[in-house]
Amino acid sequence: MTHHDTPDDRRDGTEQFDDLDGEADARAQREGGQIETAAIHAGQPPDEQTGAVMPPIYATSTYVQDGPGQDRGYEYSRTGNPTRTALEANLAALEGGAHGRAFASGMAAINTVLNLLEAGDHVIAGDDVYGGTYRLFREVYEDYDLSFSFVDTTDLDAVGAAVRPETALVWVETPTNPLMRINDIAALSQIAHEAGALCAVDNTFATPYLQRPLEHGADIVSHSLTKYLGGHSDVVGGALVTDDAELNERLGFYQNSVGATPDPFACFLVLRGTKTLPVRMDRHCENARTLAERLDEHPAVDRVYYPGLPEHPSHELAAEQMDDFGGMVSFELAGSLDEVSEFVSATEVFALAESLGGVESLIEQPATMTHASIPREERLAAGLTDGLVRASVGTEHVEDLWADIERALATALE
Ligand code: P1T
Repeated sequence: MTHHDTPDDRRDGTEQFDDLDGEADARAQREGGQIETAAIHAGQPPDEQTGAVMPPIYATSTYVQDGPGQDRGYEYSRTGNPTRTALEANLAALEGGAHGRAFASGMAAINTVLNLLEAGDHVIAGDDVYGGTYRLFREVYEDYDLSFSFVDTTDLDAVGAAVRPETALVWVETPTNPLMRINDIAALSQIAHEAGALCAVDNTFATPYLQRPLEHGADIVSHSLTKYLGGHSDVVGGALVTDDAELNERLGFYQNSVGATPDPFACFLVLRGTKTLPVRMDRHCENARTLAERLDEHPAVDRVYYPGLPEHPSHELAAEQMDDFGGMVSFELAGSLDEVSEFVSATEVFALAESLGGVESLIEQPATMTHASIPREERLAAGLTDGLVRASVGTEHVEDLWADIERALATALE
């Protein structure tokens, strides 16, 4: 077939994606195709009018109506925009869920999950979560009379013991940021459901290419699109995916009422990013595995946190729950705090910066950067030491990355 055939003439295995401009079809589309194909086609059939292979950026705030209250599916761009619809369907398909919702940032997505709760409700959250998530829970929502128990959610007994009659949500990341702990999504979903609570999983570190929490029983999947899904460090965004129609309705109500929605340009950039998610993730995983193994052998490194290493305490669970182990590696250096700071400042290919998941490698010190909003005692109690280094391993040549780390270690620890 040629690119010029009409959609009806196509016989290339992508016909099943043609109707995917509505959320309801997303799951069926995902089931009908492999994730590599869904990443490129789900939610974005060629434009009917022009044949454009990328969804147009609908730079419009409003839409003409045929009569008062008679719109053509869109009335105002906070409420809905076709470029956003394409992204939401694409993300839903990748996660294997029926409904996607896109937001202006990962934090806006997480905030929308908390909007589902009522004053008096209780949340069990992992004690190793992104610092901004901790800040939102503790410093914003405690003032709205929600209460939070931060527990080591890899300890299922501890999670069971934290359940209260008013527990309404279990919130976890897996792998966690930055200690790379692996949470058992199926077991945590079961505990949540027995307590009458929702289980929400922040899947930012794994991405749907490596792990699909809805398959393991989670109710809501959350993403910072800023990371691997965008993939190029050029956009900030967030998303929620669920299979539950009623939850989706409620999330949509808050998405529209609060208004933290992404503009169509941001949606376009993420759609461009998700097309290459599978090929990028393969290289991220391969490079991270090599660096983790070599760091593990290096005399200046005390401990490596990477679920792909056989000695990782949850290596087997990770191997079951994930399709590969991801591109994030954390490690502790044997040197002093100053030497650690010197090390992260001395790398040249790895840029010293917050964030993760782009094609370029980044390195940071969580205690002073991404997790500085967590009080030091709580950080230490959760195992997040001042000497911890977190690397987002990019897709550069692995030997250039390793040479950079070796050189910076030698400089800092000489
Ligand atoms: O930055 P934003 O798009 O709002 O996403 C917040 C967020 C949510 N969940 C996880 C697991 C995250 O890692 C983040 C953002 N994290 C960083 C900026 C960071 O460097 O860890």
